[in-house]
Amino acid sequence: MYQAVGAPGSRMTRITWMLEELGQPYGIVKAKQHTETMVRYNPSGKMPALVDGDFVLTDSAAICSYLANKHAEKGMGGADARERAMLLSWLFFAQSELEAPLWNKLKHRLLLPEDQRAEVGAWTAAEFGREIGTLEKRLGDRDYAMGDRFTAADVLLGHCGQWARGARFEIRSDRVNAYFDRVLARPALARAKAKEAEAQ
Ligand SMILES: N[C@@H](CCC(=O)N[C@@H](CS)C(=O)NCC(=O)O)C(=O)O
Repeated sequence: MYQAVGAPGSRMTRITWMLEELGQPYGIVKAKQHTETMVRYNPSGKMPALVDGDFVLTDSAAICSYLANKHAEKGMGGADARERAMLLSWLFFAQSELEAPLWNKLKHRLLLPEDQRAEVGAWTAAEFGREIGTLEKRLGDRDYAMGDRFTAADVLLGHCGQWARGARFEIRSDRVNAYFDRVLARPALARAKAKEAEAQ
């Protein structure tokens, strides 16, 4: 059985959401960042990690890609080299373009020692807004990132959307807002959150 390692409500939700979508049984090993437990799974001390037997994998986008490809029959990955490349393109876009401004703002507002904080509100809002424009164009009139099926790309993008809404980043695109509404309404995400809450 898979084990998702990390703290409820963190990027670990990307992993529990994927596992729920795939219908895979899993446990949760609760661990906060930089604790002894977390460092056992990830030398950086960052969460989440996935344990699959004797295989330990870190970094949420890689974990989502691994699970999608391992359970290819569920259609959450790519059927051929081009589709797999396109999925990776979406995963990298989600992390490097959408997540980066969210994460930078959080770090500079709350997480870094006070003497290392800088005012990043304006540039993170501007950069995030610009990439929402990119997302709108890339999505076009598709329901999901890869077309008419829900994939690992939507888990990463949707999680960034949830984070952005929680952190009150402005999303000035009806199409992107409708897309985030669609993916965040997935019953699998609600199940993942309920399971994380049970593990608290
Ligand atoms: N690239 C990693 C980033 C992981 C990450 O930064 N996780 C946060 C919690 S959601 C963390 O552990 N932060 C601790 C730190 O930045 O020192 C991933 O996507 O899994």
